[in-house]
Amino acid sequence: MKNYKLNAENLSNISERITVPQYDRKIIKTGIVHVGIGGFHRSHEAFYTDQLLHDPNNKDWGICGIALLDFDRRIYNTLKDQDGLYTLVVKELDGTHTNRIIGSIVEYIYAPENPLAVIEKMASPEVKIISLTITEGGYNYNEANKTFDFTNPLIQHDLNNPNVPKTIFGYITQALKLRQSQGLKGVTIQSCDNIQGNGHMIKMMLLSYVSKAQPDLINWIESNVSFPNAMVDRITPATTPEDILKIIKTTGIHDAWPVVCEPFKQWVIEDNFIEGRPAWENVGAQFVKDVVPYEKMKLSLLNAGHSVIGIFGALMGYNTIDEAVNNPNIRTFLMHYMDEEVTPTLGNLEGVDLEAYKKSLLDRFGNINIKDQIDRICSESSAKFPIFILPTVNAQLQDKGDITSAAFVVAAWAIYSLGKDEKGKGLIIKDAMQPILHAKALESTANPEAFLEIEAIFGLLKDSKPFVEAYTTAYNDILKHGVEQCVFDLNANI
Ligand code: CS2
Repeated sequence: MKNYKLNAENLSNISERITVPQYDRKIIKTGIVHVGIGGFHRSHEAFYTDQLLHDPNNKDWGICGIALLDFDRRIYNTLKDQDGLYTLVVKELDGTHTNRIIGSIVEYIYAPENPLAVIEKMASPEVKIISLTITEGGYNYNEANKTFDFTNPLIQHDLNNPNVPKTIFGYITQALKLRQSQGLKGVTIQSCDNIQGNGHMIKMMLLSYVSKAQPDLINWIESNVSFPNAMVDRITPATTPEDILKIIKTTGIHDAWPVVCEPFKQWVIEDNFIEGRPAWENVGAQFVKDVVPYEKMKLSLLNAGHSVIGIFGALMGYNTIDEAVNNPNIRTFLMHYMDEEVTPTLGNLEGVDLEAYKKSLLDRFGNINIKDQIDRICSESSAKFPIFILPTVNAQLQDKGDITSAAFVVAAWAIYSLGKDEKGKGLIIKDAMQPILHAKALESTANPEAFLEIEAIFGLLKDSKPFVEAYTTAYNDILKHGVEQCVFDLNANI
C-alpha cells in the first residue's frame, strides 16, 4: 500500500481510503475565527462546520484557527504542514473506527509570531463569529472575589502593550476597537468552554478588561457584540502515538495529529448571533432560547462525574476512565452522587429524560474503546472543581441537602494533591495552581481544613460547618483506609 502524507495535494488519492471533504475548500470564505485549536474544537465545532460546508448554501463559514499561546506552536505547525486538514477518528461503541478528513479549518495563524494578523482577521468584515475554546481557566475569573483577575501578569502586559497582546482579552479588545474605528459591523463572541453561562462569563470578563483598557468601547460592545451561551459535549481524549500509528497501518495515511473522540456529540446553543450564523441545526446542533438548564445538567453530571472518577481512579492507580468507572464501587458511588446530590439541584429540565441521560453517561464513561486518560481529566482540577462540583455543594447547602459524597470527593482531591497514588507511585499533577495545591495538601495532613482555605477555588466553603465536618471525616477515613474501602463502606450505608 502506497503511503500518503495528509495534505491538500494528496486529498484525491486519500479519498480512496478515507472519507474526505466533498466541497471545494478553495472557495470557502472565513466567517469564523476560532481561538484554541485543540482536540475538542476539532472534534466538535470544526466537525459540525465541516458537515455544513457540504451544503452549497453555506460557503461562508470556513474557520481560521488561532494558536494563541507559545505552547500552541506544534498544532499550528502541524495544521500548516497539512493545509489545515486532519483526521477525525470516531471510536465507535463496537470497537471499530470511523475515519474522516475534516476540511473546515481553511486558515490558521500563530499569534505569538503575528499578533497583528490575528487582530486584523478578527476585525475582518467577512468574519461574523469569534469562537473560543480557551479552557475553564482561560477566563481569568477569580472565584474568591467573583471578579476579573487584574493581578495576572499577562493581563498587565496587555494593558501596557495593547498592540502586541498575549491574552484573548487583549486581542479581542484590539479587534473590536478596529471594527468600531473603521465603522464595521459587530461580531458574535461564542464561548465553547465548559462553564455555566459561558456566554455571560466571557461578556462579563471582557467588559471588565475593556473598562480598564478601552473604556470608550463599552457602549459600542453593548450594542454591536452578542455573547450566546452554549452547552458543548463530546468526549475527546488526548491523541496517543498508538492512534497515529493505527491510521498509518490501516490506511497508509500519515497524519501527524489526528483527533480521536466518542460517537456521541451534543451542542445546544442560545440563538443570539448579532451578525448571523451558520445553519448548524442542519447538522445536528440545537438552537434554544434558554440553554442554562442544559449547561447545568451537563457540567454537574458529566464533567463532575469525570472529576469524581478521575480523582478516585488516580488514587487507586488506574490509567483510564473506563477502567475506573467499571470498578463497581466507584460506579455505585457515582450513581448515588448523581441521584442524591446533583439531581435535586437541577430544577426543571423540560423535555429531558434525566434518568436516561444519567444512564447514558455511565455507558459513555464505561466505553472501553475510548480509553480517556485519567491524567487528562485530573488536569487543571483547580479550574474545574469550582464549575463542575462546588455549585452543586453550594446549592445543596442552601437547601440543607446532602453533601456527603461531594465532601468526600473534595477530600480525595486534597489527598491526590499530595502527589502520590495509594500505592506510593508519583502522580504528575498538571495544574496552574499546583504549587499552592501541593503546599495546602501538605498542611492538610496535620490540619485537613487547610486545603479548603484556598479561597480562589473554594470561596467561603471553609465557613460551612456541615461541609467541613463531612470533609474532615472523609479526609481522615481516606488516609486511614484508602479510597476503595471508604467508598465501599459509604455504598453499604446508602
Ligand atoms: C472533561 C471534559 O476536561 C474534563 O474534565 O470532563 O473535557 C469532557 O470530556 C468534555 O466536556 C465532554 O464534552
